[in-house]
Amino acid sequence: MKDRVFSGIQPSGNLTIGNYLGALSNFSKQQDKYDCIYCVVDLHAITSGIDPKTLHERSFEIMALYLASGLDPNKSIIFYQSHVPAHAELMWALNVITPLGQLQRMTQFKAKSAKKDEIQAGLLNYPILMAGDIVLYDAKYVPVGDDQRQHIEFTRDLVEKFNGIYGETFIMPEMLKTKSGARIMSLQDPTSKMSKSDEDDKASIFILDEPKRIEKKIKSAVTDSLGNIDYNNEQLGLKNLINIYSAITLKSPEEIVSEYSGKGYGAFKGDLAQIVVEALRPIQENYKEIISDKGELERIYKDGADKANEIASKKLSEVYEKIGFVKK
Ligand code: ATP
Ligand code: LTN
Repeated sequence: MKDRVFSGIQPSGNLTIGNYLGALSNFSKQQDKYDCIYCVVDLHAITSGIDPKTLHERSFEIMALYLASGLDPNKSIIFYQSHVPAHAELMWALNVITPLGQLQRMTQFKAKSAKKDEIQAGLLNYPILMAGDIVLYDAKYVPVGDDQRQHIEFTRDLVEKFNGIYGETFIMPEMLKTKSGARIMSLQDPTSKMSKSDEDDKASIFILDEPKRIEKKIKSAVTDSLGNIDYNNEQLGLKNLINIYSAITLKSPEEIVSEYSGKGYGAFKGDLAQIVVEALRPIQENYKEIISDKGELERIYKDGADKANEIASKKLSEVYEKIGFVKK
C-alpha cells in the first residue's frame, strides 16, 4: 500500500506564487508516488473573519486552482473540509488533551492575535483542527511551506500524547517540503513572508495576475543599491528574486548568479518576469476553462467528499471506541 499524503490550503484570499511554489506545485508531483488527499480548508479560513460572499467565491477559486495546477481527481481525493463532519468532531477529542500553554506559544497565533483587540478561541485552537485533518487520514507526509513547520511539530506532539493515553491510534506524520520555494518573501519587504493577506498589492504576485501586472510588480520589487548580482544575506530582496527564479527553473542560485554576473538588476528582473509569466500561463488558461464549468466542478468535489467521508468516518469510529464512547 502507498503511503498517504495530505495537505490543505485556506480559501482566505487569492493564492500567491508563495502558495504555489511552497505548496501547490508540490501537490501534483506527489500524485503518482503516494495516495494523495487535498483539502480546501474552509473551516480554517473562517478564523480570519472572512465575509460569507468572499469565502464562497474563494472556495470555488481554490478548488479550480487545485485542478488547474494539475491535481487529477482520478488520482487524488479533492474536497472541502466542511463537507466532512469528522474534521470538527475529531478536533473536539483532540482539544480536550491539548495543553493551553502550547497553543499560546505558537508563533502564528502570537503574530495574528497581536493585531486584534478581541482574540477568538478559534484562532488559538487552529492548530488542533489542522492536526486533526492530518491524523484523520493516517497521512505520513504533509507537503507545506516552511511557515507551517511549527504546526507539523505540534501535530506530532499531539499524536504522541493521544497514542500515549489511548494506545497506538495515529501514525506519526512528517513535513514534505520543496527546496527552493519553501519560503518566498514579500516583494516590498524581503524580511516578511509573501502573504495572500498582505494589504500592499505590490508585495505579492498572485497566480491569477495578468502578465503586465506581474512584470510591473517584479520591476518594482525592492532590491538594494549595491547593483551587483549576488546571493547573500546583505541583498535579501535580490536573494528572494533569485529563489523565485531558482524554484521555477530548477537552476541553482550559483548558476543563476554566474549567468547574470556583470549584468544589471534590470536585465535580471526582465528575464524573471518572463519566467514567472510563462510558468503561470498554463495554469491561468486551465483555470479559465475549469471555473466556467461549475457543474463539472461540483461533480468533482462531491465525489471527493464521498471518498474522504468514507475514510474519515471509519477513523473517527476507531477514535471514539478508544476513548470509550458507547457504539451506536
Ligand atoms: P496567509 O498568508 O493569508 O496567512 P497562507 O498563505 O500562509 O495564509 P495557507 O493558504 O493556508 O496560508 O497556505 C497554504 C500553503 O502555502 C501552506 O503550505 C503554506 O506553507 C504555503 N505558503 C504560504 N505562503 C508561502 C510563502 N510565502 N512561501 C512558501 N510557501 C508559502
Ligand atoms: N494551516 C495550514 C493550512 C492547513 C493544512 C492542514 C495544511 C490546514 N490544515 C492540514 C496541511 C495539512 C496553512 O497552510 N496555513
